[in-house]
Amino acid sequence: MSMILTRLHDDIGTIIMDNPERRNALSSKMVDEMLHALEVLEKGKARVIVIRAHAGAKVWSAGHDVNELPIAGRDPLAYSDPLVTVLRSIQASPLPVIAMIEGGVWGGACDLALSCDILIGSPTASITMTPAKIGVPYNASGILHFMGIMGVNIAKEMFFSAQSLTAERAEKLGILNHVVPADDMEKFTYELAGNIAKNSPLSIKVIKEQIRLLANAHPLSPHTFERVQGLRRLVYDSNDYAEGINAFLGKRPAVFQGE
Ligand code: YZS
Repeated sequence: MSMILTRLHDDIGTIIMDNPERRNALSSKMVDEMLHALEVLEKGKARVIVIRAHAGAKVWSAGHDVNELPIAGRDPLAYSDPLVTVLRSIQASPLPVIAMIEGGVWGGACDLALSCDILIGSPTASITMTPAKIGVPYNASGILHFMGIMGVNIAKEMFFSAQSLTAERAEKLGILNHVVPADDMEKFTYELAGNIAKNSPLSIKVIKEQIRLLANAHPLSPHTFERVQGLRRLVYDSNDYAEGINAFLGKRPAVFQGE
């Protein structure tokens, strides 16, 4: 059964996450289907892509499929992880990608939404960063991505507290481009997409790539890189990492010991 539906209408491609039973958790199967949908739309007539959940979703996406998080001792968000792969594909897509968000965005799905170029939320949209809740160290590219978009203080608050950011606050912070009443969101999103589709695709592609390259221009010494990797290994080798995942799967609050 497909977890991703793909549409193309008036040069606008739509990728719909359609696995409500699992709250659109980004399993490797869903990510593979999303990557395929991106490729088909990029090779076809699409000039813009909208990524959304099914209409009326309470949860846009519950983030990384926790069942697929590796056991302790292995990097939970390695370069080749399906979630990390789709983030890179969206960021590197030559097409502008709009995230149309209804409902909660959790964990790695926040990075998915923020990897899109424009974020439009309904008042029910919320953003919750969960690594500290499950004992995950997150990864350098993701943390840098959050710092660049929301600034260090807000990124720290989101990562440390794992509290939800409301649509209203996310718009004030410039994380959401627009907050639009749910009934108007579809019309608003596709009108914006239509306006973008009328502009030069080559110019947009080149400007998007320039912004990505300039935003990612952070020289990292080998020492700094190795220090970051060592810090992350401290976490994913820890008992807390295993406890976080087991607590989620066991539907009980995690009890972290800090080791
Ligand atoms: O019990 P069943 O079998 O019906 O399955 C339940 C949930 O276990 C499942 N589900 C998930 N399965 C795998 N991975 C997930 N992320 C995930 N989320 C949900 O879907 C079925 C329905 O879930 P319920 O909890 O009953 O639904 P509901 O009461 O509506 O609550 C929805 C939320 C999204 C609030 C709830 O499911 C939830 O808190 N999910 C976990 C959100 C989360 O912590 N995601 C972060 C995953 N980690 C990452 O993305 C990164 C690794 S990190 O942590 O670093 O950011």
